[in-house]
Amino acid sequence: MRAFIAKLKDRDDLVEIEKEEDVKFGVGAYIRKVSDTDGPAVLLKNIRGHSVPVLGGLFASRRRGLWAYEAQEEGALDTYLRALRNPHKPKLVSNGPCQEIIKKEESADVTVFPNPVYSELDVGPYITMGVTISKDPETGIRNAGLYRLQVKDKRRLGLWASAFQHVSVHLNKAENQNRPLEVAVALGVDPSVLLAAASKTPYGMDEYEVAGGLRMKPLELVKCKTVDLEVPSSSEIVIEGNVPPNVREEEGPFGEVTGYYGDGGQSPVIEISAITHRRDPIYLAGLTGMPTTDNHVLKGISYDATVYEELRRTFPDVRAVHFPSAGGTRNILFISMESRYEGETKAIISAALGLNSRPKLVVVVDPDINVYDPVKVLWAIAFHSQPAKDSVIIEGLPGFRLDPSIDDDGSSSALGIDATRPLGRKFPEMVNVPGVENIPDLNRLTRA
Ligand SMILES: Cc1cc2nc3c(=O)[nH]c(=O)nc-3n(C[C@H](O)[C@H](O)[C@H](O)COP(=O)(O)O)c2cc1C
Ligand SMILES: [Mn+2]
Repeated sequence: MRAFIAKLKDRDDLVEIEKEEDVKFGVGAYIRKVSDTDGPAVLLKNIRGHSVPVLGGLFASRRRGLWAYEAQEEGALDTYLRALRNPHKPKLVSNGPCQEIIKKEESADVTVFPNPVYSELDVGPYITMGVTISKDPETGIRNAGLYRLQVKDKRRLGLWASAFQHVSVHLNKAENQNRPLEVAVALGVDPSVLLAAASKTPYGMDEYEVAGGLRMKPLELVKCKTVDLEVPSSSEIVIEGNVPPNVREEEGPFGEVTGYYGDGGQSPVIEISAITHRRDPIYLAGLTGMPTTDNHVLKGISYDATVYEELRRTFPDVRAVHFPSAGGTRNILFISMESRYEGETKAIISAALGLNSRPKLVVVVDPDINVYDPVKVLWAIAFHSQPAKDSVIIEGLPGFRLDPSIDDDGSSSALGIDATRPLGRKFPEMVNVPGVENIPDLNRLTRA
């Protein structure tokens, strides 16, 4: 993370704030602001009542998301897919900066860190950018994922993860054996680890190896002090603990990816056994809330890549896919394809609505439409589709728990729109102004 901060400074994409700010809403307000203005990351150096500075909005801009992938917009999907195909095993080292300070049992206190209260009706402070590491109790295979963590007291965190998340699979297996699940939470890690932890890496594949694939060199790990787990040696802060079996407590509400508050209900808790950190840690904060936030950007590129691969297996005519952040990087999916035979677009709509990511709205467009540009996709809907014959509605699908519009029984309907030009039908010429490609970016000229 420190190397990434240096890169942002070089590129003039980090602002240091000296003004004293509060953990309650102050940190969140800065991140909200840079998220809404495609602004720089912020380093808040003076947090009231805390000595640890807060870095926020690292992924509040897609620009920085692409830098973390070390990719251009066109190559970002491939960068992730290449890492999936070329995982690098991590390397265990004997010590690292994340264990310069070690606090065990009673001396561990997570509340000494500037854990922000982000949104107005959040139940309390949250750790949002901590990578939760655990092992499958049966196979021992490691997993790393990002799940919201409610700071409940000095040594207790609430953990909220959807049932399909991999940590939930581990928790379920541990509970079947009536044993606690060991976990570690690494905060302020190499961006490659954050990207891998936020991605839909297949179950049973170690996200550390994917991070190594992204870095094209092994990730360095150290052994935890009180649990049988490993964490990136360069982490800023590490929390070690156990999730006791069959213990549930109220969690949330917390401002979520949908732009609405989400209640976790009765959820598992982490009992902290140790906290280790650098001598001078930087606390990494990240916003989840009304799109677009760190949450949407961090997931976006890898989610697109995963669905692209899934759909391409059956439909090689797919050109591009995109989950716009407006849909919480989930509910809306745009697909462009070179359709070749009658019915192919309807077939891909059915396939996409049945994917594990379960979008609620799928729009299929021709390959000349840029799926990253919602204006162009809406244009295609406006002028290429006839609703009566170009839409598909399926009822009774599993709903997204955080979507407040789902039915009382948890189910949801879904809509597919075929916004491709009808096969074999001649459309008029599209309007075009010659020579525009020769005009420089005047916007940048005036700002320079
Ligand atoms: C900032 C951020 C916060 C997230 N918070 C949660 C969360 O609270 N609960 C959840 O189920 N998923 C959350 N996610 C999504 C998961 O990290 C993502 O689905 C990931 O694939 C999970 O890893 P896994 O597949 O190994 O379980 C979050 C993602 C990001 C980027
Ligand atoms: Mn996983």
